[in-house]
Amino acid sequence: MSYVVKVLFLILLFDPRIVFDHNPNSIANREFKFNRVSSPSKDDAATHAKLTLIDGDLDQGSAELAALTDGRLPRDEDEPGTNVYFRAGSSGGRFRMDFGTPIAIAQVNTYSWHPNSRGPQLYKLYAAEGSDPKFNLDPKRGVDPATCGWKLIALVSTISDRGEEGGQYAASVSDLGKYRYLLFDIYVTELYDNWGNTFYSEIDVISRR
Ligand SMILES: [Ca+2]
Ligand SMILES: [Ca+2]
Repeated sequence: MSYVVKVLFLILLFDPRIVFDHNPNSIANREFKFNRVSSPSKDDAATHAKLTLIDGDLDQGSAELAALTDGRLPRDEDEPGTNVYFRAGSSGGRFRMDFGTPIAIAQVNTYSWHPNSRGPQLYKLYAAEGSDPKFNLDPKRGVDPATCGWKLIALVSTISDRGEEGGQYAASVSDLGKYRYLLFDIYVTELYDNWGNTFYSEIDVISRR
């Protein structure tokens, strides 16, 4: 990684609008309780949003995208059927969330749980109001969403350099602004084997009242 890229990367990582939390395997349980991020909600702005896969393939064992917003949580640390994850061996993918109309977004919270390399989260979050004449609703990998009407909101990485990877993770991005669409550009978290695609259990969007 070049020096400039590394510095830009670090600036994004130290974004004060992003908060992480982690329950190690020893204490992670079905309650999804965190010290710094609220627990997943059954009734938030994402509950009735429309989710659409833009690029990549979900794994055969993955739940449908709708499981990200159904308010249901895995009861166990390795429960493929209640998590959404991209195909084993792939580098991830993209999906879009549509609220139907622009809403003021106070927080986007993402939750994941797995006993090892599928626990941590790595994604770029984009948002769009949708009125840009260049707006591309379905930018595939290889198209920078920022060039077609999307705004890069955050690079979220909960990957630690301590080597301890498993457990339950929560990431929270605050103060986004008013948008109709969110785009999640989801990356594999390690390339040592085929098992680096995160088990996402829920995504909450908290709107400003
Ligand atoms: Ca929810
Ligand atoms: Ca869920």
